Amino acid sequence: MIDDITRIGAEAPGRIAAASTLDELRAVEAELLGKKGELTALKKGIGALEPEPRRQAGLAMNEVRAAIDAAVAERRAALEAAERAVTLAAERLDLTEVVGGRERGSLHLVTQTWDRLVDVFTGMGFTVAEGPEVETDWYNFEALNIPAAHPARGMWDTLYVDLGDPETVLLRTHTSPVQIRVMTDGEPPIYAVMPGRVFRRDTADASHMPVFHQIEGLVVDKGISFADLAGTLESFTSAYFGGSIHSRLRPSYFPFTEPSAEYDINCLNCEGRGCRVCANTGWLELGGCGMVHPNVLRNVGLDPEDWTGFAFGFGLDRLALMRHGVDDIREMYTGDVRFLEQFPA
Ligand code: 2NL
Repeated sequence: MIDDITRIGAEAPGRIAAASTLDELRAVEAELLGKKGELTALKKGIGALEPEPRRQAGLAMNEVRAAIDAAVAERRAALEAAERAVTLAAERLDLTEVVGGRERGSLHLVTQTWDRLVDVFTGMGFTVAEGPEVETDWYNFEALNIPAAHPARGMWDTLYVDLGDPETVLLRTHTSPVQIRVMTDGEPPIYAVMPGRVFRRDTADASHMPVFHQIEGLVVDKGISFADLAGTLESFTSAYFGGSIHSRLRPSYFPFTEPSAEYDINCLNCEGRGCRVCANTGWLELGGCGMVHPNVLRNVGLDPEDWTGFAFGFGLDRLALMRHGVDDIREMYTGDVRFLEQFPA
């Protein structure tokens, strides 16, 4: 009995050392100490021995079990450290910013999208305007035909700045205030786009961020019609997405345009044939548009009898997501290099 216990104790270190993975180690441990293990089998015979041999066998058994326990624990720690080292090496991220005096990295996907949109619109004859991110109630709402009591105020969850009278200073909820500034400060003819960062009191989820980007367009000239709006958006659509992608307009409502429409484009995944991405409709909703409301023109000192115009707007982040098949807007703002590296332009 003692010989058997001693033999197992002597062989154990070699068997434990031979285990080259955590799974193999678990198997060796079970063979030695487990319920169906070699020592457990011997233990059952101990009770039948005379008192003195039984005491000796019990002592030897306890000693060997303790030694095996310790050896297994030591081997487990070593194997876990080795496995972790392999994982760390495989998931290593190279965050070096400058190599040989040259910057690595690239423009963010939102910046790339911004630049490309500006390229296409300037190519179509539009100028680019920017404005402040902190705005007043007048530029963000009132001038846009959205008075304080208007039910449409609820369309924008606004972040107010604690400055002046309550709810008079805010973070712009859209880039439309820039259009009001362009019309107030300049004169028609106006052909301008306004890309910019905007803010909403929203909890982040797959399709919302409290900080995101929009681009809006504004045309004000003599004799501008809804046909000009439809033609401009169709030209933009094929210039930006390629000739196989077309646009359509559906009736909608915005307080600052009349008539108003939703602006859809053919599904970028199936080019309009119908698929999972577009719920078999062949269309994706991109933004909104319409003819500038006469009240808005009057608010900036333009006579709606002399001037007409159209405006449109859409989410820049959403556009980038659609174009690249990304299903969660939060990916844009985590700063994870594994995401960023996929857009190396
Ligand atoms: C959307 C819809 C839109 C406008 C923005 C606008 C601006 C002025 C006057 C009239 Cl100053 N309209 N902008 C018009 C229609 C729609 O945006 O879904 N944006 C993300």
